[in-house]
Amino acid sequence: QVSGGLEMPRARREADPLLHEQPRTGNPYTEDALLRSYLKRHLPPQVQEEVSQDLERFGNRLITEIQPLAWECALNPPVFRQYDAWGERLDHIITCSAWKRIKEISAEEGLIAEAYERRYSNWSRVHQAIKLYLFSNFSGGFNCPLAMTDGAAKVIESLGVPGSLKHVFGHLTTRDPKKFWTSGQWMTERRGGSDVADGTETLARKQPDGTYHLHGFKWFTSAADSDVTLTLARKEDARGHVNQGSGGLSLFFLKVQDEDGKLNNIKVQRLKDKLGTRQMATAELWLDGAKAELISAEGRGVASISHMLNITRIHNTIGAVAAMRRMISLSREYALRRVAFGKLLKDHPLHMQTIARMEVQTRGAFLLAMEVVRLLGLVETNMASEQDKLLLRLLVPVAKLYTGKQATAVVIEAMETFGGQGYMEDTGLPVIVRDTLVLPIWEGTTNILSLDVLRSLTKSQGQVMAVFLSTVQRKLDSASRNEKLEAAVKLVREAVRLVQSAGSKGVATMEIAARDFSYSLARIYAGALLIEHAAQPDSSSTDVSAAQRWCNQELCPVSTELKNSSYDAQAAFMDSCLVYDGSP
Ligand code: UCC
Repeated sequence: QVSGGLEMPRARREADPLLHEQPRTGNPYTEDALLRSYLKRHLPPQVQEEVSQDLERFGNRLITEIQPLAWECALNPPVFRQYDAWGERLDHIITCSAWKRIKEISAEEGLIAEAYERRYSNWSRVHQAIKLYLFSNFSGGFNCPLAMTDGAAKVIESLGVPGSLKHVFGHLTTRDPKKFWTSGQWMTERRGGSDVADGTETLARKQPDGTYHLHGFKWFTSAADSDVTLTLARKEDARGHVNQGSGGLSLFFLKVQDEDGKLNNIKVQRLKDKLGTRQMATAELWLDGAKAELISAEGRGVASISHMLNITRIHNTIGAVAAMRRMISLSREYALRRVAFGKLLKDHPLHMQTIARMEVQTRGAFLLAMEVVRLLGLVETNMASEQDKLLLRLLVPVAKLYTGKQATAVVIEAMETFGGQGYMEDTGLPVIVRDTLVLPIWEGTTNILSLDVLRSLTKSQGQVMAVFLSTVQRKLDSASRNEKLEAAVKLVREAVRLVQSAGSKGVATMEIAARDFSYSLARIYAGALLIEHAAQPDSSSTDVSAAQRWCNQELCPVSTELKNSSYDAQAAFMDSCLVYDGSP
């Protein structure tokens, strides 16, 4: 009997194909119920019909043609060849053919063009953002150059598309793959990833022909294979002096190579050895007299590049929501196939509760991202009120900082729902996890963006906050007669009351409270959006449930911490004791 018991499993093992259940997701557009209901609710019927057809077609293209290319990019990251066999300096960044093909597809699909052609007026931004959202996890890292390309186009547009940049704008926003250019954003230097104003050392020397030669070292230049770039530098005066600080910085445009493919007096020091986004080349670059054009007013470099930052921060938000959605789709699919303890994962309540919690986070993040994009569309088509503009200014950093943090938590949680399989490289899941981890860092860390939230309050003398509060109230009013949402509405109203009093504290307190304050704004606004969405006559029980669950979390952490006196100087001192274990 004993030997029989041992023989049986071995015989079964040999006969089994040893397959593990593989999650098989379909068209990411047709499978995304929230996305489709959002479009139906917001877009005019004719626009909705056309956009929906385009997205369904694009969704099919993603899974049939683009996904294999993205995988090829993951398997063939860029290679740096500094010298040829004979010692001649080359500085070639070699990318794989799939990367180049994805660049062409990005143009064909109008992933930048859509936003600037504006064939659907203010809804063009939403159309573009949703294509980027669907594309993000199938892009093989190409979403990064697209973010910066969009940002560069935005800066040029904000300058009124000056004559010298007209052809550049055309290349950045074309649908013709042969003409399509991507842009970099060379902002980070050794001393200044966050503190750009004090950390930028690059000098700009004026030439007799009116152009400039740039001299300096750029520490992170992502998508270093891009065609053109925007960068900050300090313009020297006739005596070779420069102004320090933010007021000494101006914005420059340059081409990375000349017509013959020769680098524009740029030397590539090395490629960065990154945790994730390894499909995309990030390099350290020496600018050794790179020929450039001054494109901002002198000393207005930071203000000018902030147009780009706000766009790339929106892309970051879209990427965060996309990563969450992709991981949940895979988790959900897996739960329908994988058996453990005698039943499918979907029949284990604890497992499904875990996925449901991630779903609630993703829904809040999705609506927040779409709200930002909707406002951007209004501003760009001159349809925005002053209130819309103020709200956009506030919500960009709020959405970026909050969704970046949500995404890192959700993708790691989702990876765990696959058990050991989630940790295996060739499932593709670790690529998504690693690529997501950069989101709270890239384009401004959580604390830097929390300070940007305060900057928007100060600059507008509190007006952004007034608009925020009145907009939330309006959204809650739309659900006032809905019994199922009554409790959720009450919770948000209470959080609004609390955040109002927190927001009126002094500058020193607000600085220490900035992160919790920003989280409170994100949770309150997303709560109001979920309630508004769930209050629609055609909403589903899932919509209602998501709104209720979102609002059951702590909506105003800044108020709790204020009660705990976490933000006074004494508490800050206690915090430093914690860091240094009592010995500062
Ligand atoms: O480092 C990076 C790479 C990380 C590793 C990547 C690996 C690969 C990733 C691949 C991913 C796919 S990324 C770069 C990260 N760095 C940033 O994002 C910058 C973070 N720092 C900031 O955002 C700071 O807050 C600064 C640079 C904006 C602060 O500059 P200033 O000059 O000290 O700040 P001011 O004086 O307050 O602002 C100057 C002007 C003001 O306008 P005026 O003069 O009219 O009052 C501001 O109102 O700029 C305006 N301004 C803005 N306007 C500043 N920020 C904004 C804004 N967001 N929107 C509108």
